[in-house]
Amino acid sequence: MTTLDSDESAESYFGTQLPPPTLDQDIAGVRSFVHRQRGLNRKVVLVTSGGTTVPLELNVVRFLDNFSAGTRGATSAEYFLKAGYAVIFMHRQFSLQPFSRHYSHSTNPFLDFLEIEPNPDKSSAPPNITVTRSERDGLLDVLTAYKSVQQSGLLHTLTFVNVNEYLWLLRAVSQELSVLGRSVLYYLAAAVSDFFLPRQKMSEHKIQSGKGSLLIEMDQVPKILKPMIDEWSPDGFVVSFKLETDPALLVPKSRAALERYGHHLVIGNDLHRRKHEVVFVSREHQGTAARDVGINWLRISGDAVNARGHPKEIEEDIVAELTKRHQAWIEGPRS
Ligand code: PAZ
Repeated sequence: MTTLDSDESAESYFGTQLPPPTLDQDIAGVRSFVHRQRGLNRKVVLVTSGGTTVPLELNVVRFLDNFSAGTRGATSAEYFLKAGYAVIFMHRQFSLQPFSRHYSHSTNPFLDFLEIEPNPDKSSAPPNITVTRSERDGLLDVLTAYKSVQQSGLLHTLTFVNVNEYLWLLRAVSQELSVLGRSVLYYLAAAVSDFFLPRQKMSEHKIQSGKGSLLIEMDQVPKILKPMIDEWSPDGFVVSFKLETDPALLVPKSRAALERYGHHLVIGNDLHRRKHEVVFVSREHQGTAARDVGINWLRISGDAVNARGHPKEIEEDIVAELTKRHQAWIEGPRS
């Protein structure tokens, strides 16, 4: 069996799979956002978030999906904004987004926080809508941060649904961001499928039942971290995530990813412990020479609270650590 190396397979992927129809328009938006941030000398982070689908038919009725709700990405984006970064938030359509995530329709429906009160002045006037007293302070905090980010134009949003859209967008966005050199941080938290069905192998119409079991052979999604780091955005600070369900694999697999792609940091997380525990796997540097692999666990306890007395989110500490490491990279020696 011949195996393609990652560059070749990425090249052959983009040579055979079609770009999404909105790609040019999406990239024009990113270009003007990046241009503005560059003029203001701001650091920019690309946050990817949410799961990717793998369609099984060209006229899609069925697709494979994964569990990710986009919590990690949406939460981290807020902390990056707080830290002064401009954020490109590239997320799965309808997954959680910064700010509105606090009022997700399933876990915290915002309609439950609203009250209808008769208008005291004129009985014929429409009633007022008010916020339940106990929710007012929390909502005010979120709304104030949201409005301020909107006004300052610090957040740019892009959406994808399937893995093909994700790959095309990631390549094009990272090529645009490369003009920022070391000022760009990549925070690749999306749960990206490892397998896909090339359009050449897809059935045009809905796969018909009645012929017994369904066998589908999928291709491997190209490992695009390699060309991203080597060619598309060689100076960016790149952080990828590694998800495992077997705790024994977490560190070895994160380490293998770091060694394979040669980027800055892999954050490993276990599916069931990811909200309380992550592991940072990175090369430790001495001068310009990479020394050894550093393994640092970051944990928060279940009852930890933040400075405002709200439940602590692990993303606050992840982002605090990353902003330090990114700054050190910006100021560090050029090899
Ligand atoms: O979206 P979420 O908060 O439910 O989950 C976050 C996560 C586990 C998808 C993310 O932290 C992650 O590990 N992303 C990379 C997954 C992978 O492709 O290995």
